Amino acid sequence: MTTSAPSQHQPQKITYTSANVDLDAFHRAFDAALAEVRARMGQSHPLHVDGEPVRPDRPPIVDVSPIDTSVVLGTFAAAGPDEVDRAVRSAKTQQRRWAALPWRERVRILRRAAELIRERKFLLAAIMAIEVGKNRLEAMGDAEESADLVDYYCQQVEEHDGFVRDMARLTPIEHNVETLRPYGVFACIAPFNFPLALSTGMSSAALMTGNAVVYKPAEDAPWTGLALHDVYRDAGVPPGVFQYLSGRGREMGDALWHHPLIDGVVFTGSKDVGMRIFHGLSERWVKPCLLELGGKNAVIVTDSADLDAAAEGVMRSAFGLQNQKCSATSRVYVYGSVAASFAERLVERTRAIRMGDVTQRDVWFGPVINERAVKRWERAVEQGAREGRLLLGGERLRGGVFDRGHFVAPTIAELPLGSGLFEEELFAPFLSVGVVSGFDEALAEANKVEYGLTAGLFSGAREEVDRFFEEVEAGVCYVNKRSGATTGAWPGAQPFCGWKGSGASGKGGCGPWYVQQFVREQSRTVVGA
Ligand code: UN1
Repeated sequence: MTTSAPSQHQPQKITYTSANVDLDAFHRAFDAALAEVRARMGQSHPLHVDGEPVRPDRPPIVDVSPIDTSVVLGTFAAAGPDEVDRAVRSAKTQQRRWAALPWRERVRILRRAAELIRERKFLLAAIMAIEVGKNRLEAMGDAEESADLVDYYCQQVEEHDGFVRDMARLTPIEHNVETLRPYGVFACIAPFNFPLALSTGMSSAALMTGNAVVYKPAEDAPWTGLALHDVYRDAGVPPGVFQYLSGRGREMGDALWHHPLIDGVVFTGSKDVGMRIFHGLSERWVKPCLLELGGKNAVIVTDSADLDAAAEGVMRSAFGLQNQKCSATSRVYVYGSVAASFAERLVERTRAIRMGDVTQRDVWFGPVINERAVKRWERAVEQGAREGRLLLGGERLRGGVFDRGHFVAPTIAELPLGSGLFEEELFAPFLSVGVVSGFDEALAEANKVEYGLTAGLFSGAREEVDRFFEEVEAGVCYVNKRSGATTGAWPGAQPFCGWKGSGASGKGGCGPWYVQQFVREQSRTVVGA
């Protein structure tokens, strides 16, 4: 079985850690895509149920850019319980036909979807840049990751021959086969931060294994979600197999996952919502509930670390996408002997970040998604200043472009280890730094939170590296990763599995065991002939 990453031979591809790309050509193409996206702004978009546009009689979602909240990207229909019911019922009907197709046909259609994502990647990235405030390279990384996710999952189905295999015989006259079969209709509920990659990863795995999907994009990113709907439609996913329902968080999300005809849920988002779904989903029997929940990811910096690499890696993972990644670094535990030099390097690099309108070339740091995120960040700043010392940042950005959107400064606080800011997920650019006495304390601190998604270590000592992997409670672990201390997982390279409060099933997206979670075993025994 090959395990090679799908991306190895394409030097021009932009991942979250790209180098050696012809950036002039990239920016020219990005400018053109932005112009096209801007020309399409302001339209009103329906739901798509059974391939038909549906316009419910309810105030639509007004989708604005976090970079400039006076820019209306479009209005998006808001589904309610009636539209959810209609979409789930028709998905149930369409799913049977879809599941009856030969698996190679479904994989062919999904591979076509991956191709279309690559063909449209500049447009998709430009939509994401404007809709969620992602910088150009991060937005392109999101689009490329989406296409690679689909291909990687298709590769899993192919390598396992559609999940059909001969089994042992107990008697000479029987023939035994096992097959993995779809559950039926999955509710797929996506977050705003990787609005294409996470939506595509979750839904494509469900689809290629013969499930239908009723999809709810994040309320802050319905346009990207609609673009994914168009990709699937144009790739040949039959009407009703992927239903697009934009809608408001709880109002519609609860009606969707709680619908009695939903056979399983795949969700990426906050731990609170994920746990609510988990506890409420299974009433008459146990339904699959695939969750990727938040993180409070720690980096340990020891006295043998390359401090420049550590400062660079932490800065990139703490402030990339304004810390709004489940994989973001939000805590650092640094040895006392190197704390001052590490902090100095980190502050210097963070000070040099270019902030502003991330749709412009070379601007790296943009707005947070909405006013609620600003408020969470303000609360953390106030607490951080009270309990410890702000090393950098702490102010809401003002003047020019900053007055038009949700801009706050990247903030670093040195805090006593007991501060609650080391434990609460903020999803905002606030980094907590604590000083530790050695490796035992660093590991104990890293492991004390209820989350366990990613973790990073900067160290030059082999025994520390070994202990880190052995003892840290996290599913995605990186050592000495300068390009991003805890971020940048890629399909086929780093499975993205949340431990503890960060996940549910122990098998992550981007990895070789993900797709199998969307199907259930059926053993087939035929006696005679
Ligand atoms: C997320 O962090 O919310 O590993 C999703 C990364 C990307 C995104 C993961 N693949 O940083």
